[in-house]
Amino acid sequence: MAVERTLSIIKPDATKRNLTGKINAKFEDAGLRIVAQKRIQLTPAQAGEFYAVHKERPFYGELCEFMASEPVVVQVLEGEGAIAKNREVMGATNPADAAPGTIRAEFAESVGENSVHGSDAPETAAVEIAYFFSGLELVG
Ligand code: FUP
Repeated sequence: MAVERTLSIIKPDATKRNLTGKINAKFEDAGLRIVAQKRIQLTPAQAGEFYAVHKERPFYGELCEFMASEPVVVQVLEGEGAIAKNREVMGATNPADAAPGTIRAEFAESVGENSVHGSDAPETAAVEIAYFFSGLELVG
């Protein structure tokens, strides 16, 4: 399997509850390497641009507001099959459906406030990584 990079975000509900280290331990225990990471405060407009694909969905406004409500930790995870592996570690979007031991099963508060984001495909991973990081910030 190829070594991939994926964009991960530790969302406001998790940074607010001081869960960054516990979530990072889940990634590292699964063999994912955190090759870039920073804590930033998004504006609603920046969150809106990031989630533009959901523009027409009824939850879009709430989602943008939530993502700008507290700092987030944006990070690049690297490893064999990192995109799928990260989504496995994250668990299902709705924490009620997330498998035991996954980040969302253990930490998420609701389908909207679900602790983490992870890219869903190589194309989106490349676009999402470039949205937050320059090439110089990626040290594998
Ligand atoms: P995921 O890839 O698991 O993050 O899920 P989606 O891309 O489908 O959704 C992106 C974000 O939109 C979720 F993390 C939370 C929000 N969302 C809602 O608030 N309500 C929904 O019904 C679905 C998604």
